[in-house]
Amino acid sequence: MLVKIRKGWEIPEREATPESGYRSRRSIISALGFAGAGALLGAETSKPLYPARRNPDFVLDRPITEEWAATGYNNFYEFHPTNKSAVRDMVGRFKPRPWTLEVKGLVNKPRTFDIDELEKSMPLEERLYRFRCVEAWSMAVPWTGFPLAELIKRVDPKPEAKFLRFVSVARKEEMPGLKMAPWYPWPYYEGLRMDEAMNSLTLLVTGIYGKALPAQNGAPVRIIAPWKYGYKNPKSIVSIEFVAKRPATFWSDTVPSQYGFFSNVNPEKPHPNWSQAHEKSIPRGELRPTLLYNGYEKWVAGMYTGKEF
Ligand SMILES: Nc1nc2c(c(=O)[nH]1)N[C@H]1C(S)=C(S)[C@@H](COP(=O)(O)O)O[C@H]1N2
Ligand SMILES: [Mo]
Repeated sequence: MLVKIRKGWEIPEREATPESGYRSRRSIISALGFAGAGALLGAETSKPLYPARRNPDFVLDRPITEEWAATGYNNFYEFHPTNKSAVRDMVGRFKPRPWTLEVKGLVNKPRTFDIDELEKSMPLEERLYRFRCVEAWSMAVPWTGFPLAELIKRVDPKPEAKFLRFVSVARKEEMPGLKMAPWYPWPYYEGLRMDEAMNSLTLLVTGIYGKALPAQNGAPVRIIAPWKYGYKNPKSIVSIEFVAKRPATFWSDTVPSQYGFFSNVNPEKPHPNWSQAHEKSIPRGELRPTLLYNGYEKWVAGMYTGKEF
């Protein structure tokens, strides 16, 4: 048997990537705590936030979706409730700045973050994730953001906090869909269980394709949990509340007959309107079999018994 003995200079590929530099900067930052991190990064203000360094741990099994497709075919009902291709043309009045994100509820350190300060003080990274809408279309895009867990640590949740409730913005003068579809229970609201929110995959996203998020993709800040159907990823959020009980969601209140709170991607649980066995990638509609948890089983399966839907 031939055993390959590694020479001293043959370091494993992972350690040789710029990622190791990134990690050490990040651990310095967390050691300093929030105020220290702000001061440290303040010294680097000349460095642009985008594009952020790509995290090599997340690889795709398919090509990246063209930017024009991912930014031109959007579910964002507040702008247009039925026409995904019209959304990007309806965002002209939207003001993503100034913007604050209020973090409140069952936490020891409630705080309202200014989005510019938050972006500068957090370790922004780029990740390539698959994305799967419940309507059976899919894409694969480079998101820029930081783990939601980083924000959660800063507000120090109380032990009673078991779920997070997210609320999107609703401004009638800036978002024409609100008047077109007044029967929905605006603002849009969603939720995650604490372990889902702390999962290393879950991001607070501020950018896409190496730039700040355009309005149609949820500027200036949204959630991305890539093992769940798209509607669990609220856009343009203004608050995160830590709560004890499982919160209701916009869709569970609107169409309770459909999927429940968890809404994990699962090829074996058909939706009343869509078999979930396959998905079609935008923009050309290539057909692929749906992967359990959208292919993120390794990261998330441990959180579930298999009975969540
Ligand atoms: N506030 C808000 N968030 C939302 C939605 C919405 O209509 N309003 N649509 C959801 C749905 S159904 C999907 S598929 C994704 C689409 O995200 P994308 O446009 O970045 O692809 O956003 C989700 N987040
Ligand atoms: Mo969706």
